[in-house]
Amino acid sequence: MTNLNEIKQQILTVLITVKNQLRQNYHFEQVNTKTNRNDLVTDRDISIEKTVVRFLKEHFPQAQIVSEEGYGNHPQNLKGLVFFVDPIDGTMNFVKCHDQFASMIGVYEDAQPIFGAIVDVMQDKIYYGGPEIGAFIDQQPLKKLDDLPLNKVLITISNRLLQNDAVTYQDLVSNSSGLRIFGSAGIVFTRLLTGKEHLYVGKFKPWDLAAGRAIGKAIGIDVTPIDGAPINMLKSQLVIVGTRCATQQALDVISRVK
Ligand code: 2AM
Ligand code: CA
Repeated sequence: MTNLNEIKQQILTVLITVKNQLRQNYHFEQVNTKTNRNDLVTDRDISIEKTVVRFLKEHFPQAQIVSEEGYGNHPQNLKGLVFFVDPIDGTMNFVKCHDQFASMIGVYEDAQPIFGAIVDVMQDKIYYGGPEIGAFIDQQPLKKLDDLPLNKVLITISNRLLQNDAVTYQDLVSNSSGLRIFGSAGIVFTRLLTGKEHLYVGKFKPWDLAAGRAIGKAIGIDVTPIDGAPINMLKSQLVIVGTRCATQQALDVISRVK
């Protein structure tokens, strides 16, 4: 059985190192595009990912690593210990706004979330936890979230989803207290964890969700695929992230529109 305390200490150590490096030296030299002109990668995404992957391989040689820029080991299944790494989440924000970006690592064992950590670099805060140990910001425990109805909560939808399918999500917004948009899945998770928004809808890659899903599970945040399929952490999925009642009501609104 995995030593959760050891995992927690090592993940916090490497993410705090990454955060300090980014805060001491914001600089990046190269920006390239990936799938489209707004899907960016910089030399810092790559160097951070290489650092994190090297660290994880050294400390957890038996584990598999799924990582955004491809320096992990591309597992075909989720048996045993699996780390999900997003070196810079919100690279567009990193490049354009110098704010609202995160580094994150999710840890799963036999496909189940056991630990996650998200570092909000510019706010200098680390969010971490898991189903067994609870959720924390820095050393402080986070409270269980109120299970509010949709008409009492702010929601957030990924920018890309709104651009592709605004009509489907218009009703969802009008049934809520309003829409906010941030451009980093990690930063949105930190906001959900602290009860600022209560719902997040988008199509996410495994590393966008892995850490936040593990932490959120401790305080009442679920990740629910919109098509009703089981969650699969090896592929992209359209999901609702949020507290239970608002999630159920959002699924009802979306199914009425679709
Ligand atoms: P990234 O910066 O790590 O790529 C922006 O709306 C959010 O969506 C960010 O968290 C961003 O993560 C993520 N994102 C960007 N391009 C994506 C893609 N092609 N698939 C899934 N998530 C993506
Ligand atoms: Ca990224």
